[in-house]
Amino acid sequence: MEEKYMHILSQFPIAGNPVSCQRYGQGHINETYLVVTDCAHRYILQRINDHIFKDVAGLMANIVLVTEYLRRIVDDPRETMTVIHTHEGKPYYCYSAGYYRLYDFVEGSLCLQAAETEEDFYQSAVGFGRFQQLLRDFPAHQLTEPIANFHNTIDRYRIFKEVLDRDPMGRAKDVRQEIDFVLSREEEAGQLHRMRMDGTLPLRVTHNDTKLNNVLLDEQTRKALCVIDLDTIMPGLSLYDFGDSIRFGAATAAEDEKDLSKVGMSLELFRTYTRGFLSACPGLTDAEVAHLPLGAKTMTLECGVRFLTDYLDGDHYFAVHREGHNLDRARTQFKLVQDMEEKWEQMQAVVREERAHSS
Ligand code: ADP
Ligand code: GN1
Ligand code: MG
Repeated sequence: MEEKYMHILSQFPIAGNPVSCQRYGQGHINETYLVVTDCAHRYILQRINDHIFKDVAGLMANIVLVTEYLRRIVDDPRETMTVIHTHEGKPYYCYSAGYYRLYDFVEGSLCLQAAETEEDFYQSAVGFGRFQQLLRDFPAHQLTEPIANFHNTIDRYRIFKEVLDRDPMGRAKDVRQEIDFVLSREEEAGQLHRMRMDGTLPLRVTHNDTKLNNVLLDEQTRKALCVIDLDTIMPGLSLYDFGDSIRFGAATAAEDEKDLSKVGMSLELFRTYTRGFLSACPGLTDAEVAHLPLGAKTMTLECGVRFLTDYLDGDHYFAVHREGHNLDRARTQFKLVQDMEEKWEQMQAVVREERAHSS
């Protein structure tokens, strides 16, 4: 085991002596390592991505507040992550300009990259819905915003237009159609944010990265066990979490699929997720429930705007693995939005039916 990791791990009170520390998992943001000790204890060590997250202390304070709150109200300790503090009592350790944190490994769990069955997708809805429900009385104002204006769609449009005006790569002329798609939906895209500002939709504690691989399933029962990847926890709308799950999980093709004829939103999966989310989170207000379809559409449009902005700007934010990667991603998001517009009445009917079913 590398000296560096021995040193970092020696800062934390752990069970036994570490015998291995190896890269682990398939996250895109942090460097994740699995640590095993000589008494068979396992931990997750992560180097926090401080390019994306500038305020590591604020981010870790959020995670500590939320996980300690959850610990007091859940039955099984595996239902929440556990942050291990250093001998000095800090929730992370800074070494050679890197920030490291240590979590207990959630034993007996399963992390899926894609749903193998519809039930897996249902369970992710239960996981994120329950997370929302458990945190309903948590004072959201205690949390900082690790990334300012993260789901402020109005601000995402402002940045888009600013980059479009500069057009630093000269790419705008080739993507007129996509640009027009975005601009023609500006008014509607701001609706969610305006409803946050005027109090129509309540402020909640939100996760903001509600992909399937951020909820661990119980290996034995295959039911939702623990929500992980808490870096983007902040005050927000429940519809961000619901919407981002639909954007990613109810799509019939990958986020970067080039063949747009394969891309659509499955109404069946939309129903599955809605059912799971409503059953696990009965505390949603009528306004929140009524706007679930708008949450899905806004999060998808916003993500497409972010991909297109990054494409115009020269691909600085999202990692790209081929030419035009961000443009391909933007196009799938716009195709999904279009499909949702065509299925709008049906999406609303699904929500009404599932609401009736859950109450
Ligand atoms: P990223 O922000 O890079 O996506 P994550 O925090 O999601 O990083 O962690 C990456 C992967 O590590 C997860 O997808 C999961 O497989 C695994 N993982 C993270 N934390 C735990 C944990 N406490 N117990 C078990 N596995 C974990
Ligand atoms: C980023 O790293 P990943 O893939 O979990 C992004 C999300 C986007 C997503 C699109 C901090 O998440 O907001 O929805 O890409 N995370 C951040 O795939 O910007
Ligand atoms: Mg993750």
